[in-house]
Order: sequence, then structure tokens, then C-alpha cells
Amino acid sequence: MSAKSPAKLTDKARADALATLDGWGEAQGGTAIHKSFKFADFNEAWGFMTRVALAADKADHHPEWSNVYNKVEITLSTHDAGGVTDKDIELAKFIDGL
Ligand code: H2B
Repeated sequence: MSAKSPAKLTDKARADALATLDGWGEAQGGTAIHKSFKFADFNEAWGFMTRVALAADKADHHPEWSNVYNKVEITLSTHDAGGVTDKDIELAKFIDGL
């Protein structure tokens, strides 16, 4: 576990944080959050992924994701903490702001 890793959110804190997000739901038995995105085409999807990737790397907090043409699936979890932390909520908020 990294020393920088924030604490895993409690079930209630995770549910409260999810309620502040747009379209994110629990995944992987409550140890992650997930959202599906759909764009006009691959170009838009890849542009979105590029913006997420740069921000994620800057924050040293990386998504689990997949892309098929215009669809992007994103799962966020803090591996070092074994669950959802504020880092995931912050990244989800950034993503929703794009
Ligand atoms: N991303 C995510 N999602 N969870 C982590 O625990 C994590 C990460 N840890 N990116 C970071 C990298 C860690 O491995 C490095 C060494 O800081």
C-alpha cells in the first residue's frame, strides 16, 4: 500500500459521494464505481479518453477502462486502498466536468 493512499470510504460515505455524481454506480461488490459513456464517434471518444488520461496521470490515479468505437467504460477504484476513496470521487467529478 502506498503511503499517499487515502482511506477507503465507508459504505455510507461511498453512497453519499455517489449521490453527488452524475450516472455513476457501484461496481465490483462496492470496491469500485463505474459509468458508461457514449460519444458521437471514435474521434470524440478518444479525445475524451486523452483528457482523462492526462489528468489521471498527473494525479497518479488511473482508471480501469475500455473503449469500443464510440463507447467508453470507466471503473474507478483505489487499488492501494482496496476500495473507493476520495481520489476516485475527485477523478469522477473531473470526468463529469469534461
Ligand atoms: N491508480 C489507482 N486507481 N489506484 C491506485 O492505487 C494507484 C493508481 N496507485 N495509480 C498508484 C498509481 C501507485 O501505484 C503509484 C506507485 O503511485
